[in-house]
Amino acid sequence: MSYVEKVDPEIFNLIKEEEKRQQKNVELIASENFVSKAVLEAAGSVLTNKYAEGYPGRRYYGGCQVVDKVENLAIERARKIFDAEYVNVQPHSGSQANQAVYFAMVPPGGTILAMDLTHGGHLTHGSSVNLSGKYFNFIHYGVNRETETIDFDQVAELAEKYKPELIVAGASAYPRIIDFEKFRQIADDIGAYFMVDMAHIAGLVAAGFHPNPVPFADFVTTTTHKTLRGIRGGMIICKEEYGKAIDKAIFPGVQGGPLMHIIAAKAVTFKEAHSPEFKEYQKQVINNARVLADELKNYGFRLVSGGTDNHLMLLDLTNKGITGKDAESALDKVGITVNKNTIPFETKSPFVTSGIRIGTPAVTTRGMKEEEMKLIARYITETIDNIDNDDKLLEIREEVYQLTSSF
Ligand code: DSN
Repeated sequence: MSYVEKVDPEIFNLIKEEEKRQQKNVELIASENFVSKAVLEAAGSVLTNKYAEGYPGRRYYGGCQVVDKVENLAIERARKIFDAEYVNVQPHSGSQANQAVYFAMVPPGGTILAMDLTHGGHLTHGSSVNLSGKYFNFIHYGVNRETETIDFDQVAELAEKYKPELIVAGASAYPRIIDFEKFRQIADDIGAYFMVDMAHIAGLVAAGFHPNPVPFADFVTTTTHKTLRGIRGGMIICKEEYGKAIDKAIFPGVQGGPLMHIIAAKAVTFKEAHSPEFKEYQKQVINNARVLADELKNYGFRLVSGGTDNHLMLLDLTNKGITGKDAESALDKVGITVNKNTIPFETKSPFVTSGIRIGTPAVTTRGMKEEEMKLIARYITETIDNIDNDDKLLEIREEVYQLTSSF
């Protein structure tokens, strides 16, 4: 980074500071990961200099011969991984990918059925503070109070009652396998489109450790930077027949020029995801999550739905007598990064919350395995049990730094 250092030492120093933080801390935010140097290089390439509004072979700018090949490669690789008919790799984010599907398929004010944010859904699935919730009439389903898994009876009832144009499955804090076939059936019963937001589980899907939504859904949206371990960005997969409408919704609908350097980095991401090493990695992500969940349960934590099938778990801290906010900040003090999270049937505000969300994608990328998960479970427990004991927290922090220094 010699040029940044010379031109802008302030930013150089901040990048170095963040790099150090990332190396020292145990990163347990379920939506974060570490990209490869190859992905970083593609994202930092001269492709950022090129305007390419439009799509390969039909651009609004000259000189797009090379970037056309880049975008086509990204599309072809994504199609192979997910067994997809049609792919748009231009969304700058998952949020814009979701927005484009709504924009393409549902008239303003139209009805969409999606998962409630406090039950594990996402802001862009119709939260009242998000554009989705302001422009469309979202109805929300949630989880069953007993099992804390998706309440399909409620999904079917709400679908029958409100006759939504679109049903959305997918979540940002749901630790269980999602049955896409059941959703498809409900959508077919009322003649609705079916969309899956697989942002959190895309890497597991790519490696075959979560059922692929592509055969069941009309539209599948995702980010490329969570379990998929690629550059920060979005993507839409759809049936061939909706391809034109989706392309138009992204450009000129909700975006301008595509970020060609990011699309190149997405292509590298997809190449990496199509490898035996990636499959091994995803298997370890799941194994690590299971061990961490089991250990935390043994230490007396209550896990929403009783455990995990995927890369994340949701801890309900009610029995520990502390809030998600306080747990997040205590864990931050010892170098363990998590995020506070609402739990189903939450009674506290989203700034306070009763829970924390924990995921294993990032620590697994660092090479940590079952033994390290046992240590991390102990550190989390000791931190929560000693939340007001600064000396003890310092001791734990030293142990955390010791651990990360070997990975
Ligand atoms: N904000 C992401 C997450 O943390 O799950 C979802 O977009």
